[in-house]
Amino acid sequence: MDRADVEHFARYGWLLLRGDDAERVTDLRSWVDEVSGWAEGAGDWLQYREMTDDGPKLCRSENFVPFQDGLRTLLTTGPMVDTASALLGEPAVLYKEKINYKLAGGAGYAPHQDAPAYRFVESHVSCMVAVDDASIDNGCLEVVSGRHQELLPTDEAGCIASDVVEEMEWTAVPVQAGDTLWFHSRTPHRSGPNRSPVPRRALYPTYNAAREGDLRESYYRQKLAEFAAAGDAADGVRVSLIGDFQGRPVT
Ligand SMILES: O=C(O)CCC(=O)C(=O)O
Repeated sequence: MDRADVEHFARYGWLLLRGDDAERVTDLRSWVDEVSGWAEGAGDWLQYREMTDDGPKLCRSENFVPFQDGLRTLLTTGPMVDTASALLGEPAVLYKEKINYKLAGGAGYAPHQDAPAYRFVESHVSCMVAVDDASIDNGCLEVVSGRHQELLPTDEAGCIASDVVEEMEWTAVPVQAGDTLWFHSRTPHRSGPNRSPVPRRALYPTYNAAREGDLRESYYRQKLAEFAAAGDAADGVRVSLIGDFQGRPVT
């Protein structure tokens, strides 16, 4: 990553770094396969399912870094943390991590900014590490450039108000497995459902400025407390502290 990359991120709120390492993709897939096979409730990791036309499917895993060595090393040391630090402009630490599976028939995400769902921290950056190729057909991310300076008006789900969504210019970002799309926590983003027969899995680490503290454990504790306080979701699948996920619940 060079200075032009940092400037691109500061200006547009996102940065696409192409990966050209087939071995990295093989490793990523084997680590993600391992996490996806962990039984719900058998450990402190979190597994979420959604209903699709082909039945219930895994849609998200979270809190797996303590239990999967390859992903822990990838997300908490070396180039990923260095890039997050360069984009934040100060040393970064992992705040949370998730895998979104978006298997065939999996749902998309309503337009939102991530910042309202993050507790305790002001300064954070995330990325999508593509485990599979992502296209318009299987629900790649779409972003809005240069709108990461402020929080936008929201609807009752905490997503961006529809009149604001309509006046913004959305850019689809197709990526190949191994690519990394970095985005600011106020960068508006959304994604469509997976209308293809192939999975669109992606890993999403989020980093915060280390000066704000190592808050990963606090984040998951708080998330579980807020989920418990809210009770069962009346509609939809609750995977986030805002209602961005459009998946159907498994009943
Ligand atoms: O994986 C996607 O398609 C969108 C993910 C996203 O925006 C989120 O999890 O907040």
